[in-house]
Amino acid sequence: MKYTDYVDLHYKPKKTDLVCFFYMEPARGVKIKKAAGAVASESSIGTWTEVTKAPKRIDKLAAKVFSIHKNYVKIAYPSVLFESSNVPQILSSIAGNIFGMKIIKNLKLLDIELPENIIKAYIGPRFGIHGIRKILGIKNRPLLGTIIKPKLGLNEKEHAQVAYHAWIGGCDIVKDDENLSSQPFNKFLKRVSLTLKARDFAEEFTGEKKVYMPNITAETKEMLRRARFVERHGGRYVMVDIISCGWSALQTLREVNQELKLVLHAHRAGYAAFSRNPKHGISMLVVAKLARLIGIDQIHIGTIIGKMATPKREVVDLDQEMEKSFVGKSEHLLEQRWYHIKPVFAVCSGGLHPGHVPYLVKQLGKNIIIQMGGGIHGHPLGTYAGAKAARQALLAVKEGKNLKEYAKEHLELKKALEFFK
Ligand code: CAP
Ligand code: MG
Repeated sequence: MKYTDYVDLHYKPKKTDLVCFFYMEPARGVKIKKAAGAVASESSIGTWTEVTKAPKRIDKLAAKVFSIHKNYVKIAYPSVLFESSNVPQILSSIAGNIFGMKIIKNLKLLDIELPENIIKAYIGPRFGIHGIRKILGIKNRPLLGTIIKPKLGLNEKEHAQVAYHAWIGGCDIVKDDENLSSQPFNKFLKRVSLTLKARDFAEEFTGEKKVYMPNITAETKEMLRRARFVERHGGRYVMVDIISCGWSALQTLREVNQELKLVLHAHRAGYAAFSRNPKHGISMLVVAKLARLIGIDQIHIGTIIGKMATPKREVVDLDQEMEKSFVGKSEHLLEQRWYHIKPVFAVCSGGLHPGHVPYLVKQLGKNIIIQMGGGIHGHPLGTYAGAKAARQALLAVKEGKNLKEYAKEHLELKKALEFFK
């Protein structure tokens, strides 16, 4: 088959097709139709030339370009091309060789629509939003989390102490940072034991449920050993860097978690390497959908504010499609019904402080986790006061009060608002 044979603008995708939505710029002098056909070919059954003696029946497995609108292209893939329950294989097809083809100048996988027959093979999140709310006993507000800072360098005891202060100040969740695993100055096993003990004390002190999310990111077998250790020591949660660990490790973790029953927090460190360019790579939306499909319970989504916010773009501003799809809706994207796959918490993080809380809740609703690292531990009066300020901000919003007004009677919040501008 020639590249253009993969284009059929009259084709109506079947219910069983997997559909990809791409932004595409052909190389100089190449027509978009040919470039789109090339992408459909390379990501399904084809190569750069025709395979002369190939059995004719194979043509039926070809992906079909069924829509081209300016630089936006939709391609339908017969689901038989994909192995059941194998996310790496899906990505090797629809997000593999095609990014390097010379017929293409730029190519971004913006979104994927998975058919029910593919989704059926996955179990999805064990807890999701409702399960997590049940564990924490929090019904009607966003959850408040912090990341221990400094992100590296504290020893195990110091780490547990900072966690304790954050919890008693008002945080529901304390998590490790993405690059803390088990370094000589802070070993995983000791840190987890001490921090879980601190959690128990904090629960006793506050009468609230508290959770700790140790970062189990490591080689897969070691990661599973660490997850088991957390479970044996009474932990309820683990966190994993899903991009650096990889999809295959995540699938393994989710499978083992059927027995461990831990909440899975997904950190997305590294995603921007392929996501930030608005014209080339894979969107965060695709990453989040696949992570939800496999079964993480909560995932970082970024925010339009904060240290990770990308500057405004003039050309194709689609890199923040994830956030856009959240904004102004009664429910955010990861909450939407998706067959048997439970809704997951969106985690807002990166450069946030108490002053951001009203904006976040207004834009994204209550089913979010608001995390502040520097925004809590950088409070002029320290971690305890920082956590108090963050919780006060949440309470103000819950009670429908103006933050500045509320701060008049809440010293910690007042200081935070003056300090973080
Ligand atoms: C937040 C954070 C996260 C970022 C990553 C950090 O800390 O833990 O790694 O949120 O960005 O260390 O940067 P701060 P994103 O609150 O101190 O910024 O959530 O966009 O993936
Ligand atoms: Mg971090």
